[in-house]
Amino acid sequence: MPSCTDGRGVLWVLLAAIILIVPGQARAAEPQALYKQHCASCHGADRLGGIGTALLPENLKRLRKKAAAQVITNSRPAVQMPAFKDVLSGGDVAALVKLIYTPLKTIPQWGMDEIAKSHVLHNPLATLPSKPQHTADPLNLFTVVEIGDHHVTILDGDTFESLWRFPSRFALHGGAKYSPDGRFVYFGSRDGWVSKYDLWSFKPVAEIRAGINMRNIAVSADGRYVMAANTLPHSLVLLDAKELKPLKVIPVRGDKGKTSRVSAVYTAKPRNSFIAALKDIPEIWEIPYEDNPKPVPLGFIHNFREGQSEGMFDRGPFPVRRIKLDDYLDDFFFSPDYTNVIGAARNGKNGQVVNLTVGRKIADIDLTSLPHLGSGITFRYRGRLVLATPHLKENSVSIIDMETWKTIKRIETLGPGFFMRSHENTPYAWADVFFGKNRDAIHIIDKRTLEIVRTLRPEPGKTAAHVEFTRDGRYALVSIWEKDGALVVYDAETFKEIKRIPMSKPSGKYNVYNKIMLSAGTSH
Ligand code: DHE
Repeated sequence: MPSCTDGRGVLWVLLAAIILIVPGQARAAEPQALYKQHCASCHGADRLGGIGTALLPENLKRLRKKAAAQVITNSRPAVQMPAFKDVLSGGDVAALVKLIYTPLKTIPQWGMDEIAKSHVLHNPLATLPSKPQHTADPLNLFTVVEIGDHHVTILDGDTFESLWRFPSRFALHGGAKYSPDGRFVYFGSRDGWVSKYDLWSFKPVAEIRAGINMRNIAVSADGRYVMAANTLPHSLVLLDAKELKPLKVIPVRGDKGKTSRVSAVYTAKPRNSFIAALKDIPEIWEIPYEDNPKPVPLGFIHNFREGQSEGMFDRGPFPVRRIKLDDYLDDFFFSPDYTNVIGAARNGKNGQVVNLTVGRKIADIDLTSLPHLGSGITFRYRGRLVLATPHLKENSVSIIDMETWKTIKRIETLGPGFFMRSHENTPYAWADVFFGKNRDAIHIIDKRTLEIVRTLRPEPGKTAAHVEFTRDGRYALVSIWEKDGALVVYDAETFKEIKRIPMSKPSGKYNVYNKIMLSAGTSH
């Protein structure tokens, strides 16, 4: 037994003191107890989130474990969470990180009751003004999502001045969506929150948590509904667009009860329906939202009542039409008339074209190396309608003829890209190089020749990504995709820089007019 009176005893005491004093070396307390004491009040006892984000591996995919440890230790700017460096040892932090990246044993319940209880009404519609409270052109506003510090900036598209900046939910993902008149903007967060803001009065309207882990949202073309696509739980959730009250939870279940995450949901305006692709079942779902949807062939409609057998007919409100495919669709794109869905097949070898009218695949398409179809654009090239898409795993932009479904050209780029944009009033398409050593480059492609005519490097060494045009197409806004990043405004004709606005990792930016008019050069 060591004692303080001999040399060895002193050594033992010193060792014990070092273990107690040096936080990085200390033994961690029990992770569950640590979580309960320090995290549960904000992040929820069940890790499903509260005022803080959900702490589940599904929600933390965008945060490396090392960065998570940093956040616990030092906090991060513009959040309410304190730094725990004086409270927790390095071992405690590591134990907590391990815990939050461990999947829950059972998939948590997030049904109608939980969704309804999460509803927050900030400003009832009846209290909002009847005309814009600012002098900017309401249709030339930009919504800029700043994922660096989880904020949103509303930018005047004529003066490029910030009109409003507010904190958003944690990790917004997917494009901002507008009401058909452009007055309201809707966001979806990876944590499942759907939020609605008024762009006339710059006030939040309502919020609701439609899922625990969400992909994206879509707003119906008539402006009456919002659909949220979840990966956890496996569901689609229909909301009343007015104040985001929940209307229906549609479990995503295929043959023999197999459930699936949703890849994404979009609105198909001419069809008056939502279209969703599934990640774990090779099917596309179409959900009409008209009051009296046209009858569709028996066997296509499925409403998932308990005990209902496969393919039964049920008109019910918001019925589901299931279109079965040969392969899964992770990412997809629509022809401008919304008749065809062009999807990237999971096998990475080709793509497929699915005709929504006949409800089946009509063509294979040469699309290898993970095309990022979600950010594809269309334009006319020598009189033919073409689709242009970057690839996440190849240094190219593919140009595909939308009649023959043949690849016209692969334009070689300086690296794989993520986003592409153009506008009806410009002869150019802008494509970023998102990955690799040239990720600071933006290519400008002439739509008339399919040649790269200029490569811009807005800030050498820093990622440049995601372009959006003003409503008249005169200016192109590019993100410097860094924590201390910026939005760089270019003259879309001369490619000269006009203005640089500091921002915190501005990801997507969305022009109201281009989005509501379904410009062929932007995402819908
Ligand atoms: Fe996205 C849109 C899927 C990772 C930023 N992304 C979309 C959409 C889909 C999608 C289906 C279209 C939804 C919409 O707009 O309604 N994204 C995926 C993925 O499968 C992928 C590769 C992996 C994942 O974990 O989800 C992925 N996405 C990312 C990122 O890592 C990005 C760069 C940073 C982030 O915020 O997570 C990112 N995705 C974006 C942005 C849009 C988007 C900015 C909107 C683009 C637009 O212009 O409309």
